[in-house]
Amino acid sequence: MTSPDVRLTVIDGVGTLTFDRPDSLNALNAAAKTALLGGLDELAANPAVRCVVLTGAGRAFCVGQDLREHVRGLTSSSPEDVWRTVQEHYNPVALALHTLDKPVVAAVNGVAAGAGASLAFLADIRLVAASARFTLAFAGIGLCCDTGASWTLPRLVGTTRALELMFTGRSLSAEESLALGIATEVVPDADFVGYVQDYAARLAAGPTLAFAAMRRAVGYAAGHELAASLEVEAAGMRRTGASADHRAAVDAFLAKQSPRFTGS
Ligand code: T3D
Repeated sequence: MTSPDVRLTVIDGVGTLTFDRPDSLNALNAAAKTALLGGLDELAANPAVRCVVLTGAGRAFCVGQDLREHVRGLTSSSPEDVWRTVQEHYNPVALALHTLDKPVVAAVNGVAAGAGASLAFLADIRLVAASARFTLAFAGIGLCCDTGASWTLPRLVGTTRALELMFTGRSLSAEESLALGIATEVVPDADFVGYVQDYAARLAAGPTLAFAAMRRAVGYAAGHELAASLEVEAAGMRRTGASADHRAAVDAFLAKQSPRFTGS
């Protein structure tokens, strides 16, 4: 995939999608949303990719929908078509991120707003630069919420806090996002790029099939009872137990050596 709006790179097992419209703080226009979806499909299908990173160019992570394009749509001859983007782009992107068989890191380098914040919430790990902030932003323009924020945010912070953040749209500092459980870690700005690279490289060198099974089990358990969740865990144990990585890691343990995972 090549796109000037969302760049895709694959380096040493780490597939990175970089929102690259810095003049609009990486707002998502139609081209960017199409590129994001295409990029996620490509990374999902590439077995050499064992960790996916989302990040932004310039001073923002992503500020959600491009509101200039949105207004052009609303003032066109068929304003109702504007909302098709939720079904055509935002929902498939959310599902693609949620169902990836590899760990997902949001490297929140700067402000994440609206659907940009929702995208970060869909990641497994949120590494947040100290100067970055989150804002739900939807209420500020009189909209509901999308890209899964109603599903992810209450799971991260609880229903009461999720609604408070949605109602107020207030700016949430990196430190407060850490205290609330949104950020996995806050990283000094000067160290951010290197820290993300090292973190993603460690994940990419890990037991990819086990990570995929963990994502699936935890995602399933969020909406199911214990008995059903135990069955999904059991299936995951059988699947990962049959992997080359499991066998080699057990052998390495018994030989008092460090395991080397290949993702198979
Ligand atoms: O179509 C649909 O289906 C709707 C789907 C909606 C999903 C959503 O994501 S809704 C939420 C959309 N996002 C927002 O409402 C956020 C709007 N932006 C802001 O509130 C502020 O920009 C920030 C708090 C994020 C950052 O503030 P600040 O002061 O650091 O920067 P700024 O000066 O406001 O913005 C800098 C530039 O980026 C500016 O352009 P200019 O004047 O320099 O040419 C600004 O217009 C542009 N920009 C920021 N956000 C957007 C944007 N351009 C287009 N769309 C944006 N969302």
